[in-house]
Amino acid sequence: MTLTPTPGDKFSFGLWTLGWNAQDQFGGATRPHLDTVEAVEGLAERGVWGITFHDDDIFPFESTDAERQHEIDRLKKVTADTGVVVEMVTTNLFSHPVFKDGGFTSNDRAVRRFALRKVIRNLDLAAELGATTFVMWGGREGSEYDAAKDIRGALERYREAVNLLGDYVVEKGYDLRFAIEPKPNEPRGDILLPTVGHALGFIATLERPELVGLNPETGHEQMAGLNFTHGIAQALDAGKLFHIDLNGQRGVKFDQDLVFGHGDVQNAFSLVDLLENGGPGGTPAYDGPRHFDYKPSRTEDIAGVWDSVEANMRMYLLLKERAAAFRADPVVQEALAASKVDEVNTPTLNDGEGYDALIADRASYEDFDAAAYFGGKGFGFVRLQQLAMEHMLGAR
Ligand code: GLT
Ligand code: MN
Ligand code: MN
Repeated sequence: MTLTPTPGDKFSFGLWTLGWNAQDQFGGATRPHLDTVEAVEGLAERGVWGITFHDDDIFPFESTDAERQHEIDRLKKVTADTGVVVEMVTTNLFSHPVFKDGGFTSNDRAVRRFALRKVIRNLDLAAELGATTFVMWGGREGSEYDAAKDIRGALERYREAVNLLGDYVVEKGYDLRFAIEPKPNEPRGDILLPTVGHALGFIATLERPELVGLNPETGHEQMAGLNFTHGIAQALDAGKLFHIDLNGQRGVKFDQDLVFGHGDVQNAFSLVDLLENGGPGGTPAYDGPRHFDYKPSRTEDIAGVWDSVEANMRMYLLLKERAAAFRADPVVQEALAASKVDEVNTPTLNDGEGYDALIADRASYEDFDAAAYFGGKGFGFVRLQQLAMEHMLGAR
């Protein structure tokens, strides 16, 4: 296994990640914004397969039609020259003051109509550039004050928006699927559809649920104290892992957007193991883009930005290598068996067995020795986890 990224690894980056000039709420920019062409060329040189962007990343909000077209043409040329793919496009419904109370769910109806038009225009661009995923991160859809937002009304408007955009994509014949990105808070005090689970529940209420999946982000689930690998497993179980935002987060605090693996590294290890080896028979469970949505820290100059780009991919490939070694180790296989990890895949009832047969089975209850579980029948999970950590640390 090689640690040199190639397009076959399907690594992709948001242009807003390495392009960020490091301005935050407490201070101004610490480096220049990285131009689109320079960014795409640098990514291509490093073996990156794809890019993603918001409309406003390429052409500022106030652009004239001619300025917008000029920037689109520059992007088209550099992607054609480098072979880098535009795999996903998303709309900025959060930066401009008009979206201060959200886009799809603003209390102001005129803002909601404007937001829909902005997204429709961007869907046309996404289709034109060959993107197949359209992410919706509703960072401003939410509130600070419970009295300020009728949450059920807002969810109704969210649904209305996604249904309309589904109509548009289907009727235009675009090969695009939507991926909702949950986040619990920041920039709003509370954001609608805060976790993978909330978003899955919402998707089931849509007119075209098959057209809408998820774009979960590592740090966003972890900000809520949740286990990202569990969330991804549930998204896979629902057939909804349409896209993924990989990054790093250390604990329940503000959105850190660290390099992938620079936060909770053991959770990153289990995630890569799931994505790469978690399908039936150890095949990849996910074959979509490995998309990094992180922020090169404010301390970094341009050389540091490129170091951080490389670090994301290297962390992923290192963890992939370590996960493969973990799976292949006969001692691990024996420990997995001792822990009955695979037994959870055996249905609890026999073929054709219903509750009558279960009730008639004395071994399942009357003769079952529950007491044996006190002081015995340990699962050996600690030993198994230690083996995982030793592989992760290169000690085996
Ligand atoms: C913004 C946010 C990200 C989202 C992007 C998509 S924009 O940077 O922090 O998590 O993925 O809109
Ligand atoms: Mn984030
Ligand atoms: Mn994200």
